[in-house]
Amino acid sequence: MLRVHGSAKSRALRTLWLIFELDIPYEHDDVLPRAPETKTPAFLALNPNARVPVIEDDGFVLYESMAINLYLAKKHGRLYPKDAQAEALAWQWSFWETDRLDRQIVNYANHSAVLPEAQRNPAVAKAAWEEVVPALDVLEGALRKSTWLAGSEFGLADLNVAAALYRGLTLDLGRWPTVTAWLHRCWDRPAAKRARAMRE
Ligand SMILES: N[C@@H](CCC(=O)N[C@@H](CS)C(=O)NCC(=O)O)C(=O)O
Repeated sequence: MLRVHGSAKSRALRTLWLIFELDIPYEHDDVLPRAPETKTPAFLALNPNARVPVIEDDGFVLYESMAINLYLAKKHGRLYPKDAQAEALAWQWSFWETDRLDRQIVNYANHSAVLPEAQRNPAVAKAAWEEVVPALDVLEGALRKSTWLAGSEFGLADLNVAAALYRGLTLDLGRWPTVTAWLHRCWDRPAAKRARAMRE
């Protein structure tokens, strides 16, 4: 049995979305980031980084959300590219997102809107936004050339990048109309809505 550690209010959101796309059974350890449960010896044995998500798949332990999603999609043969080049593009977009957008968009959203006002740091928001803008410019350019990021239909690259852009759903992304349309196409999927409902 697959067991997912991590609340939908964390990067586990992207793994839950994928699980619903794959329609596979799972158990959920609904633990929040930084909760005491993530500091126990048992949890640290699964992920010594004390972070979520982490999965146990019939005893196989894996952390890092992008690796988890690449593994699960490949294992279950859904949303995973069939040829080597499309597969490499799925890796490219997953690694790109982690490098260019993942923390940046969260930092921007947290320090401009999500955190209570007293905890917001405008300098953090500004620095994050200065990195988000060129990243979204790159995504806009890619999506103007191709409806989906890797291949001719919605796939894991789209899921991994769109899931990370969850905060983008409530930001003004008017400068990036193609990204906005693609983001909503992705999040309109029933599996995405199901995952989103777990955190809202
Ligand atoms: N690169 C990791 C990041 C994992 C991560 O930072 N998760 C957050 C929750 S979204 C966490 O557990 N944070 C705990 C902490 O900062 O101590 C991944 O994609 O899985």
